[in-house]
Amino acid sequence: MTLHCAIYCTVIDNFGDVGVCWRLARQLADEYHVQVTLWIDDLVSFSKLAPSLNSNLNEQVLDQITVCLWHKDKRDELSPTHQTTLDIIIEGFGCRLPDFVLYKMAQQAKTGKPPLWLNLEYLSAESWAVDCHAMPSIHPQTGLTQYFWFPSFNEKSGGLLREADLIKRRNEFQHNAEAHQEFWSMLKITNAHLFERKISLFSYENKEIHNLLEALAADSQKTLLLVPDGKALVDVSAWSKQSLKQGDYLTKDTLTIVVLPFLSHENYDRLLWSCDLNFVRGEDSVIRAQWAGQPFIWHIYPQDENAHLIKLQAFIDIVATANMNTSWQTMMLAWNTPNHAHSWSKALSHLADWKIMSREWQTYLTTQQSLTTKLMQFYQLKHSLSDE
Ligand code: TRH
Repeated sequence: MTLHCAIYCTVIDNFGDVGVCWRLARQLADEYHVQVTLWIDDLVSFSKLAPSLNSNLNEQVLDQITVCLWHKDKRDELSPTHQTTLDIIIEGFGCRLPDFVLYKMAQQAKTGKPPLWLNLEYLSAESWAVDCHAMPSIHPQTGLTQYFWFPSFNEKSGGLLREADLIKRRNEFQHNAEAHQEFWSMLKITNAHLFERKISLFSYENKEIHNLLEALAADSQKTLLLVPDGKALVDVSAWSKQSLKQGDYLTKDTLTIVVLPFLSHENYDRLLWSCDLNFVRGEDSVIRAQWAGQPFIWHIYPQDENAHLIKLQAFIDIVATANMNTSWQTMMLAWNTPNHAHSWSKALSHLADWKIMSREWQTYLTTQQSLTTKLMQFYQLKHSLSDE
């Protein structure tokens, strides 16, 4: 029997929310043959990471997923896609389901077959997030039960998104010189082999970028720095005293900077797999960097009253349980907090240790089940209980 799932997602700013929902949709379809409809309110942002999406269409099928523009008004109610009986409803990051969806769920519940309603929360390594994972909450108006789903880094949590064949594909790529060559050619970089070190830089605006670039330019090793078009370019441009744009190529001493286009999910993974150090941000790219098994530095999404620094420390602490690497910890804090004492040139000399740490951490994470697997097991459990 084919299961039907609807995922609802709003794009607040940036790409993390849609990035996570898109990955989840594809994994449910690819690995569990679930018929997924993804309702999303901003197709233009979505098309940046899924270039074959047509942002002018209200409804389309992309990689087996039905993608619908979510108008957030009554008109959606008329869409035939909304007439399907649903087995799973995923509310991405507290985006608030439309009233008619709640009504539809309540109607379905009356037949004894309510859909499983999950509230997909933001990633956190904090212990409260793990404790709250899978907690039920009764919706006051409808009496429906929703469950909170907390992605995190241990077996008791909601897990992390990871395709079943991801590590195998990564290993094949990392051991295949021809595949590397093809990747650099696709990016129109013909001299990648001349650089001793490759670094990708995806971050928010960050004054620390200046110090990093100074250290790289002064370093004895030649670095190729790959910067996808986006917010980090503001500080890279300020440092280079030029207004940089996609396709630009600039060399200062031992540092060469290339501004890349925003890549598809698949190619962004390849970039992370190809670099010796990845600067990542937000929620989804930091997880992809961990699957890359390469050293990474995380620019965490800044929150009011520095709430993000507690989240950052919780993550650093949990990685330290697998491998205590003080230079990595220092640089993670320096990248996220102004005036934190540090030295990039010293840190670069520790990259080999960071690599060992990253591999050990990735191995630990891959002993756990992926978010999608856990979600489907949870569905089976709830479904079998409702059948009793
Ligand atoms: O874009 P982000 O800053 O998203 C953030 C976070 O998710 C944050 O938690 C959330 O609250 C906020 O948005 C609203 O960073 P993130 O999460 O890494 O998402 C970026 C996505 O873009 C991710 O799916 C990877 C993808 N990507 C590409 O596909 N190609 C690229 O070239 C790059 C640089 C990223």
